[in-house]
Amino acid sequence: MKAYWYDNAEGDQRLDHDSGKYLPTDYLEKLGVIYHRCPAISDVDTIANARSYKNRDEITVSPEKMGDMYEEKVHMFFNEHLHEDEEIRYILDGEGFFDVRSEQDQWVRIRLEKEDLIILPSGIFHRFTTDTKNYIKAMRLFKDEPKWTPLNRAPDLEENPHRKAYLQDRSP
Ligand code: KMT
Ligand code: NI
Repeated sequence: MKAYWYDNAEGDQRLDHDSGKYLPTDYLEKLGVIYHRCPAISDVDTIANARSYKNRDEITVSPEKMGDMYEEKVHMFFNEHLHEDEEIRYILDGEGFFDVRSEQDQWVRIRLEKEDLIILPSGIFHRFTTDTKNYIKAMRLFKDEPKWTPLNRAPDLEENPHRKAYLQDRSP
């Protein structure tokens, strides 16, 4: 895992967009983002059990697996959105980027690789992309049914109770 300010340069979303300004895990925690290195699946089980997560599945995002749908999917994942539940991802193979909004609404890029686990709180604006290797395999964990309806960023979302709760939790 590596976290840094996104450089906001034009160009492919899959490039590193690394500004060279790195951020510590502590900073991610201020945004409500939790990171764990999980070398063993038992580490994932411990986290899942503690949070009462009962289900999981696996997704591979790659042209091999998704064929013609790949480009469309990758652009869809990159639309800025939030969810009304937390989003837990455990990387099984490959690499990818989750971008999350800072408290000042700047993009923070989080590069994840094999054995990285991330928990995005409900109500945080974020997006996802593969990198230029175009391959990531991830476990998605969920409490009950998979329901991460993405709510795309729009002004009226500031009134969403999950968005309001997220901002409330962040204020001193
Ligand atoms: C998401 O929530 O954007 C995804 O599931 C993307 C693939 S998981 C790394
Ligand atoms: Ni999401």
